[in-house]
Amino acid sequence: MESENNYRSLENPTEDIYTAAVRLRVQMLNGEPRGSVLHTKLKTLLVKLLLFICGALVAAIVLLVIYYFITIKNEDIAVTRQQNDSFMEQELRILQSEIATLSQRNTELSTKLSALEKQCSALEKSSQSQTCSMCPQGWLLLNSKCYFFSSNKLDWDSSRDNCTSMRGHLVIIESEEEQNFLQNELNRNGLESYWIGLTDSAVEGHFVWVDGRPLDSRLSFWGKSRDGKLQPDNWNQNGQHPNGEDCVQLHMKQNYTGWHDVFCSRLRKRICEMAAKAITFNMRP
Ligand SMILES: [Ca+2]
Ligand SMILES: [Ca+2]
Repeated sequence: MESENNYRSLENPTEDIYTAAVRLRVQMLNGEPRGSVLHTKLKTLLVKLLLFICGALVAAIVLLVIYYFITIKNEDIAVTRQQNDSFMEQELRILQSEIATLSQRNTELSTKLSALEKQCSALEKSSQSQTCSMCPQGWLLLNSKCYFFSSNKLDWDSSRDNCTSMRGHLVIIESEEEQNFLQNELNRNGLESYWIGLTDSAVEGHFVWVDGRPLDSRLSFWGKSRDGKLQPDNWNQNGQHPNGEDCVQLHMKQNYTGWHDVFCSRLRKRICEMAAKAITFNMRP
């Protein structure tokens, strides 16, 4: 029954659709639905505004990220690079200092090696080992013997005791080679006179070395006096030294070069001697 009425109302509408639209328009103009329209527009506006703000924020973030990578990141890289450069310069200075130290050390070792090779040259050498004659610092080596030439002057007895205190003795000359070696060294040292380990203080005319061995006359190198006479002359200075001259020096003066007996109380430089110390180095790594 109800559907039948509805059908009739559709077949016979009480007002046409245009009239309804006009009525709705009038209602809107009269204010009843006006608030809801404004409300809808305001919501639309707010949504658009929010979207705009969000878009602006995203754009700002993107710009900030780009600014960071372009500017701040570059500054960080520059600072890091500067720190690295500073560190590298410091490392370089340290390395240069170490190189200078090593170079100096190398020079010192080369000098020592050169001196060592001189000391080792005359001794046994093989692929497996090398034996070297070593002398204390300041002593010279000849044929497994070490020689010390003093710079100060003492009388003969004090000179003998001084050599003994260094575990040596006043030099004992046993060959022409040794005599020439000593003369050559004295030539370099300024033609001075040096005590040697020979004396006849116990028995006049009987010269003995400091180790008690008598002088072999075939291995003697006496010099000459100013009057051309051969030493020893046991000069007594016109009786002022009744015991005469009992201690022997190696005299270096042109025509007088050689051994001279002189007063034992005279102050002279000295030549000390000791056996070199043999040290064997293992050459295998
Ligand atoms: Ca004498
Ligand atoms: Ca003399």
